[in-house]
Amino acid sequence: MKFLDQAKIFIRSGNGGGGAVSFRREKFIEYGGPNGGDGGKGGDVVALAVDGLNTLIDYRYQQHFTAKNGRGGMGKDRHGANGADAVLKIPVGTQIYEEDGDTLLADLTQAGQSVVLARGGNGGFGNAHFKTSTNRAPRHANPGQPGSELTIRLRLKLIADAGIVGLPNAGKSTFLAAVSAAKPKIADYPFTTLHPQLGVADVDGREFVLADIPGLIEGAHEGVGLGDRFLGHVERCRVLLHLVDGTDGDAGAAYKTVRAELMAYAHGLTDKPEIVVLNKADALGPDDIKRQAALLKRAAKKTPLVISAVTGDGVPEVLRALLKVIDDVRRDSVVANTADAAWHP
Ligand SMILES: Nc1nc2c(ncn2[C@@H]2O[C@H](COP(=O)(O)OP(=O)(O)OP(=O)(O)O)[C@@H](O)[C@H]2O)c(=O)[nH]1
Ligand SMILES: [Mg+2]
Repeated sequence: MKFLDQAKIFIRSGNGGGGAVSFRREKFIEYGGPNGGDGGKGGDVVALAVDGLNTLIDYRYQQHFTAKNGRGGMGKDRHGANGADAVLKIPVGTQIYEEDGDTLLADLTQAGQSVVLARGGNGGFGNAHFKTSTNRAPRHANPGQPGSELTIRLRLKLIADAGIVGLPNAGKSTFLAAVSAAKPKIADYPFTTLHPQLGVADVDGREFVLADIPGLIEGAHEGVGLGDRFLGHVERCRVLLHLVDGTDGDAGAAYKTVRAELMAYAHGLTDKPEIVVLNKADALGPDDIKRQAALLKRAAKKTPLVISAVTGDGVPEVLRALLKVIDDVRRDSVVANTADAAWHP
């Protein structure tokens, strides 16, 4: 399945049906009176968050969504049928913005949540409605109200418990593949990962969701490399897993580069708890491990865990550390406010 996390679509709700002007005409009944029915209501455009979707790719192929118009009222007091709603199925974690990309209309974070984006016009009253003691044969009916149309933007922010960040080649995808059933592409060149990927890790009988995102490099916030546009997908994570490649240069400097990009992106990423990990220990001698771990500790101001994502050494400890933070944060029920998230067109 292709991944797309932003889409711009046009929606239109249905017009209400007009009311009818009609009079009862039957043999032997005089003064039958008005019997024009009301028009039906136009359909709404509704967004519904559903499980099992994690891309907005469908909205690349179809960008116009129109609800049906209400039908007109008819004689014999028959009410026009209501227009059918247009229901947009979107992945859990999708935010809906106005066309400006700034004004948040809705944030659907749970499956089954729905929101009406454009309400259908009401149907008009038929002439039967206007009958009064002084006007017993009204000859007018209301037209239906028009529907409304607008352009909206969808922005998907995947919902994961932990987000993996690091320079390209740090071993983020290798880690995800080692702890979950996800099969991300892994290779020894930078920017192997082009879009975020989720996986479910389990440890000690507990499960949580991890997100692997493309690597960050210096200047990512200015668009260097793949830029920082995928950082939106770790905005809602409870904890960051910061992986540093022990075989590549100065682990402390690598750590600081990524932190600087997280800082520049803002949106509270640097306030999140972070588990710092030195990876690729299998390819390092004991002295190198010590030296890199010390550099990393000085930069991060906490003792890193040392692992090999390839051999699996140290990996369960990392999962346990992540799970502990996830539980702690859940207990404090800190909910990140993502309403001010920047729009990346
Ligand atoms: N020796 C060793 N190599 C590793 C380890 N983890 C990852 N690698 C290698 O490092 C390279 C990069 O791994 P990836 O998992 O693709 O790295 P990434 O961080 O996802 O990279 P991007 O997607 O480009 O950001 C691959 O050749 C991996 O085989 C490890 O623990 N030990
Ligand atoms: Mg990768």
